[in-house]
Amino acid sequence: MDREELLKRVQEQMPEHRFTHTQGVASTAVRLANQYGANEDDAELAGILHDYCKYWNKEKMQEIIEQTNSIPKDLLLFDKELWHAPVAACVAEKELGIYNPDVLSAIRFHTSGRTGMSLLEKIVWLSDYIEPGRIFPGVEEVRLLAEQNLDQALIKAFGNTISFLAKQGKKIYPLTLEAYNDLVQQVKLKGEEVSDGF
Ligand code: DGI
Ligand code: FE
Ligand code: FE
Repeated sequence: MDREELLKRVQEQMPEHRFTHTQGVASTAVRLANQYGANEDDAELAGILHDYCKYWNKEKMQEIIEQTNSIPKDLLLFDKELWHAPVAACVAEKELGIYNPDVLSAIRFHTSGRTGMSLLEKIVWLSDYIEPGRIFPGVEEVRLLAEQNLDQALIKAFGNTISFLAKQGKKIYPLTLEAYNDLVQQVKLKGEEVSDGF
């Protein structure tokens, strides 16, 4: 399937505003890949596909999670907002013929993150947070950090996400907390302080 065909398939899965978000994530991911030395085509492809299943119904997503060995079943005990990411990775492989494991894992972990995130996973996760259509408190600070230091930007964005969820009384998926802890540890091992913003 070529790029245009893929974009058309993606567009059919979602309302217009989400397709605009998708294009924003793809172009931001290309820009960050260029800046930080990741593969730009992989970044764009993961950006295009990351929210493919965002509007699929809960029952369909649950069925795919139950039937796919590689998706951990504990996800079903957490908010369904987390489900579309691993489900999209599964559908990209089975229905859209995407086999690049780097692209698939960037899609799979674009909501939760995880310990030991790859460069591409970090880029797609952060692009989802800072694409031009995102407007929420703290996003501008993360955009500025992303210009200078990828891990510091991720720490700030994961921290914001965790506190946002906690303030709403929501459960936090363990991989999200693990991603945050791992990034802080990596930064400290490099001898850097965790940025407190500006
Ligand atoms: O799909 P998007 O809206 O573009 O962004 P996303 O894939 O990061 O999904 C964001 C949603 O997922 C948002 O409603 C918050 C929720 N979320 C992210 N991490 C966690 C989470 N929800 C729970 N319960 N726990 C998490 O760790
Ligand atoms: Fe998403
Ligand atoms: Fe998204």
